Amino acid sequence: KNKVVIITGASSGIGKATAMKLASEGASVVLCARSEDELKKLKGKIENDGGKALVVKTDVTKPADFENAVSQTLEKYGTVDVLINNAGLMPLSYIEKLKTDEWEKMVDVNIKGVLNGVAAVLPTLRENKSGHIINISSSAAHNYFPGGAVYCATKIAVKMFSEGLRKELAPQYGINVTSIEPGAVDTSLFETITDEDIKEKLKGMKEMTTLEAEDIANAIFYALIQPDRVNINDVYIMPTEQG
Ligand code: NJP
Repeated sequence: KNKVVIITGASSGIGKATAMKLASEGASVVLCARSEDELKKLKGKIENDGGKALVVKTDVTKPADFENAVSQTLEKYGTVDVLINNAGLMPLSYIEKLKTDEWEKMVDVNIKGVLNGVAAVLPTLRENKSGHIINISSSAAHNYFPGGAVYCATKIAVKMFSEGLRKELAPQYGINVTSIEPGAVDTSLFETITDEDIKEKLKGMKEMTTLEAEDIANAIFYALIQPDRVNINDVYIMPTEQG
């Protein structure tokens, strides 16, 4: 309740569902992504339901955008309590195709985006001697899947960075850290795939009942509502049918 929460990738999928869930529970949510129109629509929806939201157009690959998001948050709400590093891309392909531009994008958004977020909020959380950083990793940090070598590598980086953050920040500053590791979730993430072979391979998955973005929002909420003494390190959550 009454927490100030910055959420990246809030324009769709898991980020959007999380913003709606946390706003409905009384948090002030700061909606960050590149698609400003989508964020404005979401802000309208949240406010119609009696919630509080701020839109800050943010490209997570740009440290200056993140710094701007934090300073606008401080101006409007006076503090930052929670950062949810959720923005991500998954343009899967086999390594031998050498889609190096897509590899670079995944590293920039999925890894550097998380680091930029932490760098921007840490001075405030450290001063407060409290806070919570939630990073959206993936079941891809546990299992390789076809065409996923680079994506899996970015997500295991996020999981391990979360562990390092927790070890360094939790005891010293009271800042909790959680890595969320979902299996397949029904969002537009799969639309970032350009590779025809992979698209063909994934057709079978369409028959499977996946997780909903709201399921992940609930997992995030669970991690956030624990007493300060409790750190939920990882939430590894799979669709029943994924195996
Ligand atoms: O995907 P989608 P999800 N700067 O495509 C934003 C992980 N995950 O909700 O900038 C700022 O609906 C983009 O916004 P925009 C996944 O790896 C998912 O599924 O406006 N934002 C959009 O809001 C990712 O880390 C599954 O285009 C940037 C958002 O990212 C997280 O869940 C399974 C950006 C993507 O929303 C959310 O993805 C799993 C940038 N440069 C982990 N680039 C799954 N869906 O199955 C992109 O294990 N965004």
